[in-house]
Amino acid sequence: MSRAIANSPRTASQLLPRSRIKMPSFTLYSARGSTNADRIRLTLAEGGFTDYEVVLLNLAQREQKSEENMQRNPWGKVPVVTFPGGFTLYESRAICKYLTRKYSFPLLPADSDIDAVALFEQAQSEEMFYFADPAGKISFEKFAKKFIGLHVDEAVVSSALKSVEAFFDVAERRLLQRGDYMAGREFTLVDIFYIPLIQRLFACGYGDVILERGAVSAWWDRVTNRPAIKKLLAADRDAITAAAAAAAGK
Ligand SMILES: N[C@@H](CCC(=O)N[C@@H](CS)C(=O)NCC(=O)O)C(=O)O
Repeated sequence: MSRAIANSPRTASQLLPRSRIKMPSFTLYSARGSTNADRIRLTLAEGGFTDYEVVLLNLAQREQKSEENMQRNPWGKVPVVTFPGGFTLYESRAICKYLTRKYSFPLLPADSDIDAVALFEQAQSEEMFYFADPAGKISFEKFAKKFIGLHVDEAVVSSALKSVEAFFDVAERRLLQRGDYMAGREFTLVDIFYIPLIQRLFACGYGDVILERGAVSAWWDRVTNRPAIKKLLAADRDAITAAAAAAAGK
């Protein structure tokens, strides 16, 4: 499963002619700092899968809106995955589920266990609508806007923060009643889905929404201390530190 093809990212202009490289299983089109793409990288890390290449699009230069990327994703966004046979998929959570099934990562309940599947889908909806929606607004206002030089709308931040806090109040009760993970007793993809935006909340100074709640905080420790996840997060932190040092040295 884990043929060692380095998947250190390349930009679109660095792509070699296909005839000169060993073809990886698929290409992940991503962008620096993309939380949606990180969801996929974390899923692959947890599955021990490294046989893919990453191509970075420059969002500031609107490469995501190029004709070529619009063919891959009509919404003009990343992440997208493309396979050598032409199969193409966008939407991070759909991609994670597809890769999990395709490569048999143990991150989904068995199809035959319809109760567990239903609880997984319930947890997935909760993550998307009650968590990722407001957390994504905070990330956009407090993180992305810094890079595009836009004014932060504090009213949006404060309303989104209230929603995130309300969400984690419910999560706290549910984790105490129901088990160690967001979809029940087992670690699943849903737990991975949370990681990139929670990290972003920490980066924006809102880590207390996790740390102040005992069961949520213990869940976060369990999830981020899984060896593959811990390793990827540490590597990403090192890459950010190195990039910052290089930028400061300019
Ligand atoms: N629902 C999509 C969201 C994709 C998304 O918003 N991607 C961001 C990068 S994290 C993007 O491409 N932004 C650039 C743009 O919208 O032009 C997913 O889960 O993949």
